[in-house]
Amino acid sequence: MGILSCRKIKVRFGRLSPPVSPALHGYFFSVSPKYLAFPVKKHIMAALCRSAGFGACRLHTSCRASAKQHYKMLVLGGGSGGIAMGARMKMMLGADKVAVVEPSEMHYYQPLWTLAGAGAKTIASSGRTTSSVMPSGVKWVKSKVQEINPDTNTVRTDDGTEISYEYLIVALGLQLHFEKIKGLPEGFDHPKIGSNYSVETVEKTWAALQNFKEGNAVFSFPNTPVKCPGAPQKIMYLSDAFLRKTGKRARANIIYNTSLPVLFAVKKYADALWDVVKERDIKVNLRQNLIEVRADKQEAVFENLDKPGETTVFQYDMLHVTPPMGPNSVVKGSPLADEAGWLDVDKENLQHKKYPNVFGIGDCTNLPTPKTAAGVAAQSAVLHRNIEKILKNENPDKKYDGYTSCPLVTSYNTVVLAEFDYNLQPLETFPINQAKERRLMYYMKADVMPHLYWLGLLKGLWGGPEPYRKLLHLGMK
Ligand code: FAD
Ligand code: UQ1
Repeated sequence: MGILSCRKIKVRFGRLSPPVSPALHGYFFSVSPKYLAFPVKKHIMAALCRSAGFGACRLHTSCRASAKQHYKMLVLGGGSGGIAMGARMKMMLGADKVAVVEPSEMHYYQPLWTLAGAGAKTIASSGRTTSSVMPSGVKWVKSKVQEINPDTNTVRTDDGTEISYEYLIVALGLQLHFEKIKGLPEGFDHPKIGSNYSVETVEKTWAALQNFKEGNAVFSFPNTPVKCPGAPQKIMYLSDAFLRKTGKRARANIIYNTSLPVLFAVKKYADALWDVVKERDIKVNLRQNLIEVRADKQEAVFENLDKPGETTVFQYDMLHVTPPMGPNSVVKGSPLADEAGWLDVDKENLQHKKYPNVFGIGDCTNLPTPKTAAGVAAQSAVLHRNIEKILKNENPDKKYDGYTSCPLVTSYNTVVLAEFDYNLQPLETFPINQAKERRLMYYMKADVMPHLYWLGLLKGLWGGPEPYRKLLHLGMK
């Protein structure tokens, strides 16, 4: 243990075994008020942290918390659900009780990628640094979780650190599997192909759309659960609108090949979308699953899921791929997984079915509702309330109804705002028919939702529209 003296500021440092965080290179670092001869401004301390190489460190949280390997509340994953729950748990428990394990330097608002792929927003505007969205008072453990051991209440990170917890919230998202399609991901090195599902390939969608000359524009939907199941067709409607705007639509066949037996799971919105595809002369082929991309020849191979072995080759001038998706591999490899590998939680209270001190939120779970950020918002409010109860030794009483939402962008200025529950019944916020294409809803998707996300959901202040729905429907059936 040594004391580093910097004029009047003395900083203690020492070596911990095992190291607590890769950001600290094996050292813990603490500034005790007793060593401060005068009140030090936060920015001076932050500069000190930085000069010591602790770039991501925010003084009042990360530095001090880094020495700890135990948290009352440990959150795995710093995406939509992880940051929202980090903020809510900090509100509930106070500073230094909560940590979020997240390896990525950047946090993305993924719903904007639909618009970025069609040139209506930039990819840069969808991202902020993880350090800027990490709630203050919450420790950011900048590592990858490698193993979850709920029998010992510990997780292990990729640098070998073991972190123990009292309560665990799993928010690890899902995994994309481009590699399950023959010819991908290397096919993305060729032009004419893109995907709004990954930050690296969104701009390729926009390039393919701009470079479209004539022929088939093909859009796929895989044979797995996906996040935001509306997104694979949103980019198709935007592409249709772009080709009309640029006078190329007459030379284009727009083709939507989906593995599903329906265009959308909720009949009310499916009916509206069938009207849109008919009106725009879009060809929809159901039960068609993309299995191979021959990017050098601009060919996409689809299998007919109802006739095993039957395949069709589509020549394309633009191809948008929605990749197969699956459970997070760390969840899948842990005792927390169900048979398919998803986090096995109670669909009403979001508590793990076997480990009562473990909870789940978002895309990593087996909640039987489409995986969306809107769903995450509603789940965050339920989880907040239920964890509060459990900490008081009371029964978790708030029930998640499966609320999820999908703003189905049908052009550069219209949206059908689908909102529904576990029973696939519409659960609409506004007392108007949301199955109608509306400009107001486009404005909400493009300009209001991002603020609601960054300033509401991620700050733990937005738990979905339920209270507003009730208010707006007052006096109505
Ligand atoms: P994520 O936000 O994906 O976060 C998971 C986090 O876990 C990530 O930060 C990841 O780095 C981290 N992680 C993974 N593995 C590890 C590990 N081993 N250790 C530590 N951390 C790890 N939703 C809507 O509501 N409306 C929309 O219009 C909409 N449109 C979309 C359009 C597109 C193109 C896409 C891709 C998504 C869209 N979504 C939409 C879905 C929405 O973005 C997700 O459902 C939401 O982000 C899920 O939040 P999550 O926290 O579960 O997962
Ligand atoms: C929502 O709450 C949400 O999470 C922040 C989204 O994700 C971006 C959405 O797309 C939607 C539609 C909602 C629901 C909000 C309202 C006001 C209907």
